[in-house]
Amino acid sequence: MNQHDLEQLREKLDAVNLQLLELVNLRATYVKEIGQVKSKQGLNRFDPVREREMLNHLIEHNHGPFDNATIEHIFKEIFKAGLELQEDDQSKELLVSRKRKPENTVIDIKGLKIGDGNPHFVMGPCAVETYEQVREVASVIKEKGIKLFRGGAFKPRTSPYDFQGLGIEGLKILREVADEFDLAVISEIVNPAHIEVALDYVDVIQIGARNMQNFELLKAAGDVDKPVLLKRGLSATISEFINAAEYIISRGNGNIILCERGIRTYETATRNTLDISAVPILKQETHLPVMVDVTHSTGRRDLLIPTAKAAMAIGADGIMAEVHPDPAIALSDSAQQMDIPTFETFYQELSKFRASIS
Ligand SMILES: [Mn+2]
Repeated sequence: MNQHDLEQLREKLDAVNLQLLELVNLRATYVKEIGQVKSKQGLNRFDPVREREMLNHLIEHNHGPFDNATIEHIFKEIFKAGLELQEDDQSKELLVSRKRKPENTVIDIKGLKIGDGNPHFVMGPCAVETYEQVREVASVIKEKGIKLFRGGAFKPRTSPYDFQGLGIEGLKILREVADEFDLAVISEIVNPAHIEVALDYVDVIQIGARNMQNFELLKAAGDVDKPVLLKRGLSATISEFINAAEYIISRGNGNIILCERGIRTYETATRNTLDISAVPILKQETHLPVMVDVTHSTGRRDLLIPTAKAAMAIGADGIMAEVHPDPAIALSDSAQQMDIPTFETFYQELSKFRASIS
């Protein structure tokens, strides 16, 4: 074979490559059309029986030189790419997706605009214990000009023998104190049946980490006209987190605040590992405001200031932390709640930091 023959063969190969390219893309357009028909009929996009039929059909007509296993492998990749193409389309369609709505969602909570580009604070005790305890924290929060007041009335705890919260009674205390100081109440609801009752007492419904995939609760929160703060699950991927938010918005309630609160990893130096990069990812992927809970992600009082600074620097729309008049006797999270002097320092440091980066 001389140089001329080789060049001719290469030209033929280039031509076949282009033919294959055209055919692969032609196949993709048919796959997309089939996907559209299927989604109209409510059918599953992946059909393993059909895929097996296609592979068998190919093998029947295979005359080599490739063996059947190689043909199966090559076509399996082509099928997979087609399926991924459909999945891309699906995520484009998510209501929480920025592809669907490019502009930021800004949520108005008693005049405070969450998602307006400024970091806001959500402060308050881990759990509502007594009227006096709640009132004491609320008065300090108010003094600082903070509007968002958190407190747990329903406490989903790891152990059934730990303090479970005061329930509806706790919500009543929160409302009474919040009205006195003109604050907005954020409190966790754990039972879909309590959503309606909670509307009278809370300004923001919190869905906690342990309930991030409680789909009936997500749907119930999606059915009402009240902002929802959704925390990331302990072991939830970002995609699972986004899909949990989609459950809420798909029912009509688009006022959702996402909250990164640390994920479970092998690290034991902190209670959870704060996944700080989740903040910009969530802000790129969705149009929703994103907050960071520094108390539960670290479980350490000495890390609250540095992690809150990191959250602000990376673009979080809010910082959540817990404050208790006497953390040593707190009925929950006593190791990481701030006492009032510590909170004063925390707030001062972060206000300075906020001014320095804005
Ligand atoms: Mn707590």
